[in-house]
Amino acid sequence: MINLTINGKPVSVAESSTILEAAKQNNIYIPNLCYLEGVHQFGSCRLCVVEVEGARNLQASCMVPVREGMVIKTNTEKVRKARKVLYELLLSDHPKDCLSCERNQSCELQEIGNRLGVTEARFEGERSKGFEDFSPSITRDMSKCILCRRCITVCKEIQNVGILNAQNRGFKTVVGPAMDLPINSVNCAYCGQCTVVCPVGALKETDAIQSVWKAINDKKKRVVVQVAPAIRAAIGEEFGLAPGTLVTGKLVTALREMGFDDVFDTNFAADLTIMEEGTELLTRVKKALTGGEATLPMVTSCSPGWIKYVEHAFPQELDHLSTCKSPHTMLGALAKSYYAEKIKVDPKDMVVVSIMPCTAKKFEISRPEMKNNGVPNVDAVLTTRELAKMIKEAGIDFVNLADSQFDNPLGLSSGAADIFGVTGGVMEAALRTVYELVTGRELPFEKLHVTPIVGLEQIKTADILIEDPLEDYKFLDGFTVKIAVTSGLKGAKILLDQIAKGESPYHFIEVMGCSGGCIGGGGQPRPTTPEIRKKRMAAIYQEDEGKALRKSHENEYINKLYQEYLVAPNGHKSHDLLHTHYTK
Ligand code: HC0
Repeated sequence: MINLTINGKPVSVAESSTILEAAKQNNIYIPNLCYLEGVHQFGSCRLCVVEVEGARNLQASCMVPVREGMVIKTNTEKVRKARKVLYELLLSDHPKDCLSCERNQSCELQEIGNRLGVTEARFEGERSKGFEDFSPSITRDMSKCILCRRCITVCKEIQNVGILNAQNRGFKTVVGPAMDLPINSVNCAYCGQCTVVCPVGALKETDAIQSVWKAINDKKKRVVVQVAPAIRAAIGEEFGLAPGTLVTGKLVTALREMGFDDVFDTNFAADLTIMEEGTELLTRVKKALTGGEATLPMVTSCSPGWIKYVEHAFPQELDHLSTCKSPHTMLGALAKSYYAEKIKVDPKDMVVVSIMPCTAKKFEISRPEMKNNGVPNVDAVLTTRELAKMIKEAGIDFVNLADSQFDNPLGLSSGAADIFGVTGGVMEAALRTVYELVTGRELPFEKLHVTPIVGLEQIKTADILIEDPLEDYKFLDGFTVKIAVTSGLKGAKILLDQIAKGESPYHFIEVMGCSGGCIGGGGQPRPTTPEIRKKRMAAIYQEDEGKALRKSHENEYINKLYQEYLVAPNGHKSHDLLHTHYTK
């Protein structure tokens, strides 16, 4: 530990801390716009300047490591004046359209100005030419960029994608892809992590709000909405609730009050995915163990940022992906077939809206693979943040809403489906079902969590030994299934490199495109810090553990769906509606 003094108060912090982190840990506020927890700092905004005894100039506290005996002052006249001038210089090149900016009241620049007591903008800079760049998932408004470079850091260091950089010099500096290319023409995975860390309105999800209101207001349309697993553990934050507050029932009520006709749960389709993906895994393993040709490891395919990453970076490995569509597109496909037939609605008159924690899902629904008979499975994706805005616009008092239940037949789900929202969840859900189907033995509640794959580590692995399986699965007797789980594209690259070299020891791999899984998705409330990820994760496990139904294959509506419509997992109808193939 290092001992130092901040504002006359003796404090002790870990050796690796910076001054900014030391202050933060001791509840001393220092403004900053470029700092990101746990990664290399850029020190570009300089707002975090402090006085360090013995130093000639003010120091950027995010860049200076603590030293024994340091004496720091964060709140002197000199510091306050310097921060105000630095802030005004940032404003000199920033539009002043705050009232109509989508980040009004959630803008970090605005909040810091307020905290610093800035009441005037004395400098008028040579305004750099702003431009807007639209893609199906992400919209860039470069007139608002303050060059903090957080997006560059998250793209390069956390996601290992690295398509963003500072281009040009001086007032002409712009953050974006090389040669000022639009984002839809480069290898962007559309994960949206840049939109989560952007402190201002420069990076955001591409808006679907107006099209969804239009559909709701169209009396000729049957508007079906579905909610991803991770939304229920995060959207409360947009209404002032503590991170990790579960609001499942309120969410359902809010969606009904907004005017959606059917409120379904993506979790239902997560249970269905387990039936389909589990069957696919067993088929591939059986082939491999009985002398046939099978592509292993099989890798999950529900995270569209991850799919796009494989297409760009490892197109030769696409066959490793499961052929399952993602759960929300499965649900869309079923809503426009199974459910539409039941309620006698022409699929063309049905609009399916998905509430997702993910910006890449906006792109995913536009893919040709996500259509049946020319009709898209899902018509619009709203992020958690967009839905919160709509709830506010509708004047709904979210915090005080009563709870209500999802509609059926596409609304019931198991705890196994809930945990899809966290890293390791899809794998654990699959193992709960595959183990019971293969051995015929019941997994007791206390053994449901596969503890080696729970948590936020970059790569988690486990070995599952199959003993004494049922007659149909004798080929698995004594076989050890090797599994790996990762979240965030940096870890995914490590696992893909192994596959590409023919050195992967695994049979089944789960990859989620964002750190922590969907609880940390690019469409989730801001901020999303490591601490907040942990709280959302705990809420998801709480939701699972609170249910009597915790295994996908025990979901009565899933069984009914097979009896009434699909016949069997991986059957002809399932392949038509629920599976696809990615080719490059
Ligand atoms: Fe996820 Fe999903 S779990 S990708 O993380 O599989 O976005 O929450 O909706 O589709 O179910 C995101 C979250 C989903 C899908 C599900 C999967």
